[in-house]
Amino acid sequence: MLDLSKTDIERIKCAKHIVFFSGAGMSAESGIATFRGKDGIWNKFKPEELANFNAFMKNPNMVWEWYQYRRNIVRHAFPNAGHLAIAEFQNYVPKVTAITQNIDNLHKRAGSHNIFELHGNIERNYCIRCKTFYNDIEEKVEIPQCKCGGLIRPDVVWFGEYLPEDQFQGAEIATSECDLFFVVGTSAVVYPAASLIYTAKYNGAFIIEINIEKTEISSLTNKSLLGEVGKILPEILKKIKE
Ligand code: BV8
Ligand code: ZN
Repeated sequence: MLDLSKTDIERIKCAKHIVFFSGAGMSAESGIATFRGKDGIWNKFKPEELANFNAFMKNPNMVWEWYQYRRNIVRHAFPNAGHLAIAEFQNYVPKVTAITQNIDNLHKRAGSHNIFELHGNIERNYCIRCKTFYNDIEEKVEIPQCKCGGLIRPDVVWFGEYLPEDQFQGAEIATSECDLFFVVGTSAVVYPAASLIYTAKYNGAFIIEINIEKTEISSLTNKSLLGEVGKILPEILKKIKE
């Protein structure tokens, strides 16, 4: 049973601009492991050993191989009912923006148009020396080298790296403009991405969280819905279509 009142549903129906701010929990039902859940990635691997530039320079082959392994999982995954619902909201709300921390490209594959990828995209790679992009790397296990001799890395934001300015700025503008801000499937512990929730609050947006458990920001929200995003979002969509 959806824990939303008639007024909440009306508010969603009349929203002018909805932002969906997503984390790894958004893709959990697509079979992509989260980071900090019970069987999360960081339980098996240490982020400082894999998701940062020094680790890459220390052991490029290992880091490259780990991203190839994750790229393969992403390639065989599909957008789930949650991603598809966000894309369908575009037919009922004047403006919908997806701001994602995920690197799996599933919002785009689901049909969302207005997307900000705060932490990059695992489908893209670039040379650390000349910045040439290589996006069709076949399943190379050994780390590929650019024609200039530089190493090729995944185009994702590692710990200690700045977020792509255009993506984060665009996300901040959308967050400050929106009247409804959904926080879906994120533990909200990674910054500066999680600071967007405070920006939304500061700008008076109505904040609805969807998560299978309470998080650090649940107390900040107007509504905190407990459950799987792939079930809850389609239910909300059904209500606004009535
Ligand atoms: C930065 C991309 C400025 C790569 C990721 C020391 C030095 C430098 C910086 C820092 C430092 N100490 C702290 C920082 C800041 C640091 C940070 O925030 N650390 C945290 C961990 C404390 N941030 C950074 O480093 C950022 N850059 O600050 O630059 C700077 C520069 C130089 C010097 C100083 C500062 C860069 C952060 C980006 C790192 N890259 N990933 C890759 O993926 O390989 S982080 C990684 O975490 C993913 O991007 C992920 O999206 C992100 C957030 O995690 P979540 O998405 O929330 O996933 P999580 O598993 O945690 O949670 C899933 C949730 O879903 C859970 O709540 C679960 O209950 C829920 N769920 C599960 N299933 C479902 C569900 N909900 C609904 N339905 C379901 N079915
Ligand atoms: Zn190069």
